[in-house]
Amino acid sequence: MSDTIFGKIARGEVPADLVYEDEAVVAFRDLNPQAPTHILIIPRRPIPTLNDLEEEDAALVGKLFLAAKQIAAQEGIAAAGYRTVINCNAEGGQTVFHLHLHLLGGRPMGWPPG
Ligand code: DGP
Repeated sequence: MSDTIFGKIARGEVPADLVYEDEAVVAFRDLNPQAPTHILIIPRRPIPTLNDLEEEDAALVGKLFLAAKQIAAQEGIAAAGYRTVINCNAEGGQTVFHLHLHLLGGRPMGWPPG
């Protein structure tokens, strides 16, 4: 049910521009970037939305953010700053139903978002 394009990327079945991977997390460049740096950080295990998170997923969510921190440094945007976003369901703007953390940077991000 929750096999999406991101699950296929995590399993190496579909190509992506990977920037980071470990046993729990994979990160790759967004196909439709909204900023000079736009990376998607996903758990290998498919969780459809933020609404589906369970207590047992707490460490996994922490790993998404630790990967974001490491990738931001690697991309050279850590000091200037960046934004992390998780969209949830239709009004949140979610289109791929495999939980993912957007890492956006390389330009002033502005607030509020559109
Ligand atoms: P969201 O709207 O939060 O569900 O974000 C989905 C993002 O995924 C969107 O910014 C475009 C990106 N995307 C969709 N399909 C692909 C794909 O096949 N490869 C990559 N690299 N990114 C994709």
